[in-house]
Amino acid sequence: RRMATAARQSLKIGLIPADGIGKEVIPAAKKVLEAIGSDIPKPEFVPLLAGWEVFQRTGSALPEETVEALKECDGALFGAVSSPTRRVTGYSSPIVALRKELDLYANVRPVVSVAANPGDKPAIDLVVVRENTECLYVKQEQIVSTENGREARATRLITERASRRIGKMAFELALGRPRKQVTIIHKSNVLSLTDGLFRETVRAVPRLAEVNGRYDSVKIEEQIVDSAVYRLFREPQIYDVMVAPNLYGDILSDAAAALVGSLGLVPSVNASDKFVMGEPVHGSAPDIEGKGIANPLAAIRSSALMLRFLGYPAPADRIDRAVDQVIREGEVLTPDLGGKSSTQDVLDAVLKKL
Ligand code: GGG
Repeated sequence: RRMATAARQSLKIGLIPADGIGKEVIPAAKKVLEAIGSDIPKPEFVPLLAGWEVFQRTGSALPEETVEALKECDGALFGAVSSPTRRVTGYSSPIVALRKELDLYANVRPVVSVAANPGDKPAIDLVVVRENTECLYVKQEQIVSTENGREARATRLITERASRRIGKMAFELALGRPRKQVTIIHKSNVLSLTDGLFRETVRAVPRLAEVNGRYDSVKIEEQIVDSAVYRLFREPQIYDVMVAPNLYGDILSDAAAALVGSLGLVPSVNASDKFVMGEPVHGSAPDIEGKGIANPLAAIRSSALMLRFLGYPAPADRIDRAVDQVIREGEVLTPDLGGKSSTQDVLDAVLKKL
């Protein structure tokens, strides 16, 4: 799935490291993009603010200038955010808000293991396509006092429009993959209206008139979410493209990351049909912040995925090959992968292989 590239003289990339190790891994991804050379238009980076730390300093977790500046960019890279687990007046998660503001309706999370030899088929090669704008993330929560004490309620929104467009994204991605299989993840045995609408709408995508038979070669499977997690751990090779409502997609992709060694390896993009923002799947990891040992590979792979969506597959392949080589050799790895190397060491190793 590629955006038009023809008219670009330069590539304007917004950089939002945000919190914690986001501030360590996004600069590493920037260095890799700078090193790519003439395979892409000259990158121009725009540093931008967002996050819990910015909220504490300024009272805004997502300054208006950040959103406006992003509208002028070709793409962006977002690091990680450390939203507090308690309610803080005036604070709202900036990444959730940004996905909504820019209508980045798809969160695409490839989970791929590194084969022992270059060119071999990886044992795990799946992609979680997570709906990114609704489900419980509409954040319509309220506390109601009742005679039995307080009741907390949340609205879970599933619309036909959002389910259809995420379904189309999943089928489109499946078309470009060897196995061409989409598995719809849901819980419509219990949530027959909300998950039922998601399931039914995604299933109907290949039959839409405007699709005109484009997805006829794609096989459709479906799976109840709990059983999908079980089978993901038992036989991950059965999955190709997994498409899920927001919350299931979030949980599934973190779980799938465990299968390939570390959350520190899994990239993502938040995408609309006009804009793309790369984002490592990992969080801000406050336990290792400032120690210089954060794994930069998920952020580096996210920059490659961003380039792929922007229409530059060749430099994206170069980056992914360099990352794979570093992992395969196993000599320069951060502690999450059992190594002793620093973020800078791993970045240097990737740059050498580019
Ligand atoms: N890069 C992914 C990330 O930051 N994950 C943590 C997360 O989703 N946080 C949501 C939040 O803190 O608002």
